[in-house]
Amino acid sequence: MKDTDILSAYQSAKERYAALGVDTDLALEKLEKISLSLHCWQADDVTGFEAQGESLSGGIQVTGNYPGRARNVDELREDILKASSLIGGKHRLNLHEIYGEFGGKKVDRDEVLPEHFEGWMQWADEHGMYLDFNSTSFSHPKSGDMTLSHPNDDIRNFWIRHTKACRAIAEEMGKRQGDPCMMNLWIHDGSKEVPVNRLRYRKILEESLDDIFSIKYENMKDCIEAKLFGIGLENYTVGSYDFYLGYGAKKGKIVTLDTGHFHLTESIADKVSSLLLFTPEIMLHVSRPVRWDSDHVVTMTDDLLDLAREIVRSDALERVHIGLDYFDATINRIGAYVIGCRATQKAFLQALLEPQLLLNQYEDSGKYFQRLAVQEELKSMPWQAVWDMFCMKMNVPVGESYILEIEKYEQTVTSKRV
Ligand code: RNT
Ligand code: ZN
Repeated sequence: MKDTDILSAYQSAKERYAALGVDTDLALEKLEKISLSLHCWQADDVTGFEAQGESLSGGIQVTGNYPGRARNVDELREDILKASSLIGGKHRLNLHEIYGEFGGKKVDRDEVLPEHFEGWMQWADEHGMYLDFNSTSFSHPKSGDMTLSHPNDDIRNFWIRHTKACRAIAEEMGKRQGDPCMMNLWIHDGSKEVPVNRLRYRKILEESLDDIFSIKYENMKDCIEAKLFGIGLENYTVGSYDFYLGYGAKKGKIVTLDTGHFHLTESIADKVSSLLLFTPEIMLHVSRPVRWDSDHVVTMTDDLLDLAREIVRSDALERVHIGLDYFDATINRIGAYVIGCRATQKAFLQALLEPQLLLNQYEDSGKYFQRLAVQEELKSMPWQAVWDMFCMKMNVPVGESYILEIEKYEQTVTSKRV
């Protein structure tokens, strides 16, 4: 597309939106400020760099075997930079503990230190990227079915030490980058059949968390992520949504909403306003559940649009952190990042282009036909002309032209990884 065509399409879109009282220039400015936290694990199928490298466990699964997976830290960094170059704006990188640089040595999970992430911190600084972090309960000989809720002291204490070590790393990252590091805590603890004593494990988990969080930090923020079920752990999840919602509300922790971790007819968008009243902030793991938490690449679905609108309508962009979480190994992995990030941005752009004043006026005066009519018309408003303008301004490929870039990268880089 020619620049002049993009500009003239934008100009007429701008006028159409202005008629509804929407400032498209302002929407573009706001979109530019939305940072997504890119999950590092899409690049290598959640493998990580531990010397002992166990296979993926913890009730999560990657399907597919598309060639070109990142096999080491350099390849992973190269892929992240390639993906970022095709996504407008400044974004963050979300690391898991198993992505530390351990120098080929066995560093057990409870021995991990900030120095194992020194390379990442320097790299992120060079590229103007902020880091987020995650403890890793899965893919380890001590993972089993239970970690922080394990009744056995040795196993539980091992994972408590691990999680504490991770918080210290997140603190260091946050301090160095001058922006809080969001540290996500997700554990897979659960069981295949219903335990006779459901309460017991939840009590243990509460105690473990209290112990872990007893150390106060300034530069990191704790997020706790619930789940519906894991593969092989279908009947009981210790850290269910009720559990973490209760814990977060009572103890002022941030609840992570992974959009793939709920019953399929549940609305994640509808949770936002309640959480904002009772918990400090919200962390999102944007995913796309297909029949279960199957971690499909995020696309611009109605659910995602609804979620983005809800956040914008609640004026909560400052309080909601947007991370992505999926792992698809059936297609080009860099393409998977780019599709998911751009889809998320498109959803937020459309939310930012809503005529909030007008819609609220209609609502306040009981003009529900008018409210519905405008919402319906918005679906066919020229938001994509505004999106093209965003990409042009951000100097990233407009429209589908990023496909070619990814094909080139595949030919010259990822296809050579054999
Ligand atoms: C798993 C959770 C969790 C993981 C990552 C790898 O169901 O969604 O966030 O996907 O930590
Ligand atoms: Zn998640």
